[in-house]
Amino acid sequence: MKKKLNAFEKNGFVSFTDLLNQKECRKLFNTLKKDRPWGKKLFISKDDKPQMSKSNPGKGVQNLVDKVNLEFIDENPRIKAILSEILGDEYEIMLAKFVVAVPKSWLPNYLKKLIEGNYVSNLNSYVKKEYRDVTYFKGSDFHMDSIDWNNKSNKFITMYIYLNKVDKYMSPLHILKKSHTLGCLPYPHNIRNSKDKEFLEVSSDNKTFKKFKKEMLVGEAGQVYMWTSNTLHGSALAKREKENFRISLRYLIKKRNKKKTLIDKMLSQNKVNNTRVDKSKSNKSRVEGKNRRIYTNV
Ligand SMILES: O=C(O)CCC(=O)C(=O)O
Ligand SMILES: [Fe+2]
Repeated sequence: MKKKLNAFEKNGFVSFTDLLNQKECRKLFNTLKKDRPWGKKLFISKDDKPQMSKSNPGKGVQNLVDKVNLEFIDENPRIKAILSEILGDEYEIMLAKFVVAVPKSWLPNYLKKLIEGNYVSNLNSYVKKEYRDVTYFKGSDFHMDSIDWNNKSNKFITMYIYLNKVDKYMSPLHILKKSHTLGCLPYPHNIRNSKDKEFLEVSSDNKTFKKFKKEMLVGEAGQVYMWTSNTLHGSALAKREKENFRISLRYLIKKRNKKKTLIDKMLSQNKVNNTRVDKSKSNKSRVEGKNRRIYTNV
């Protein structure tokens, strides 16, 4: 565990292959897979009115995690020990939800066009009400998870669990190692390619750029990833599609006690603000679909 915690401290990110029972994860995946007609039927039609706010599952609010048993994760002694080291033993789960990576073949045409033109990654506004108990993503531009917690503490981490085997075609997450050292920056980020293909360059002022190593998170069912609220990550928009799709489980877990723990060493700020500027009226910071930073050439 010490080694893993050291890696987490250094990289702002760590992955575990052996914390969870693979069979239990697959079983959960199969239960979820049978739960609804995954595909085009999930979405409203072109003439229906999209639900532009409050369309995602909340804590105790239209959330599929409340209908399944996640004890094998929540009560896993090793996970609890790791979280206690990072956040202290009074950590709190702010939110747990399932995230589904939507293959292109599920999308109605109007939505395909919308995604190409604008930056739409979270599709829930276009999902029928009864199916909004999970979050549907169609790739996601690089961001820090502090993005949704403006004026709040950034002393939290994301724990991301793959419930089925995820390959490069299934919109895997991509992470920029050590990017938490930038501190909390507003979305959208100044990111450019590096000569070295394994890296991307990020800047806080759009003048000085620093290189960060990219890692594609492909893995087996039961793979657990943790990253800080200021670690840059996103998910790929695969150019070639495959029928299989990814259902992951995403936890946001925050520190509650005052005593300093590992997360305080890693993130210097406490309260963060201006976590996103793309919604400003000026439109200057709007992110066009084509400018999204994660595409895979597969
Ligand atoms: O699963 C994805 O495609 C992106 C998820 C993500 O970044 C998040 O839930 O914070
Ligand atoms: Fe995220």
